[in-house]
Amino acid sequence: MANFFAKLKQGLSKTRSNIVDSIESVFTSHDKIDDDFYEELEEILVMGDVGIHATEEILDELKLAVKKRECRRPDECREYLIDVIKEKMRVTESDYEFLDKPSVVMVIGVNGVGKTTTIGKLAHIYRNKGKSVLIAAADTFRAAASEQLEIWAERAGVDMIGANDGADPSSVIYDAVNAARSRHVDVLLCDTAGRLHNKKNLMNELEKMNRIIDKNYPGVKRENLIVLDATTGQNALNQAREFGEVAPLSGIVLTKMDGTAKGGIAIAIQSELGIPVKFIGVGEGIDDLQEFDSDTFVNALFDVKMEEEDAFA
Ligand SMILES: Nc1nc2c(ncn2[C@@H]2O[C@H](COP(=O)(O)OP(=O)(O)OP(=O)(O)O)[C@@H](O)[C@H]2O)c(=O)[nH]1
Ligand SMILES: [Mg+2]
Repeated sequence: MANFFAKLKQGLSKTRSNIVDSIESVFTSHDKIDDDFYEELEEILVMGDVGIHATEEILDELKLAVKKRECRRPDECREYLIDVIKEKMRVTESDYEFLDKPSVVMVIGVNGVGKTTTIGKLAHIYRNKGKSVLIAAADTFRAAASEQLEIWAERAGVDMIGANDGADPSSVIYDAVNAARSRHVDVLLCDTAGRLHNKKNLMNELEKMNRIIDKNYPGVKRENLIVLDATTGQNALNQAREFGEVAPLSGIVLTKMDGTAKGGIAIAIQSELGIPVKFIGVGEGIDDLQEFDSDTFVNALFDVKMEEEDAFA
């Protein structure tokens, strides 16, 4: 955990210099809280990929807090801003119910965002919780996709249900769901092909997979995670919207938070889409995925020294 926080903090350093350093200068360069002050703050947040919608909400709430607490000096409201952003990104406990119930987790998203890697990391998280895991290699589209997944399954020490390249992905899901049921595994993680260029096909395929799961494993907890690459900034939002039309999304995995200047996208996504960011990835290793925690994230972003950090040390 200590390691993860350090990595997250380091990973967010570009985002920090992109957004937070400018915000800090607004707090110090203005001597009163007025329209100019708010306008400058707004501009920085929007430019920093936080998005217009989220920025407006953040500023409205900040203004309320300033008024309520009769705050006069800009430097005093820095803390309020941090609190407002934390609240905005809070993930509720029920969002992680699927971790504790028998569940089928579909991992979807466009090419190269980190779906397969995320499956490997998720399998590892589940194993560390003492859960039994099965992986379905339902990306039968890209050559060698299942070999790549097999390596992750071995690393995480879990079984995989595969198929030959070009097989019908739905048949893999069918086999995997039946295996998950009969073996009573805690979670079935399904890797899927990353393509959006043929939306109609994708839609049919995802719908078919959904139907197969519902029909063959009624009552199982369903979780559809969309993987988004943080380095793509606003584009990630569009991807989530497009996939959202095809499959009901229950959570977001934001990958490649290490080294991007566009980490502000995490804030935008949550408020623009109303879908919680549930995990973030900060590297290519098996340990580089964590449940999203708004306090940890915002503290790392604003470089807030937190008690936890001492506790981790
Ligand atoms: N730096 C960094 N790299 C990541 C992260 N997650 C995934 N990657 C890298 O991103 C690349 C693509 O990852 P994959 O897991 O193969 O992505 P995918 O979505 O399954 O790709 P397709 O199956 O081809 O659509 C790999 O080189 C991964 O190591 C992350 O959090 N940080
Ligand atoms: Mg893949």
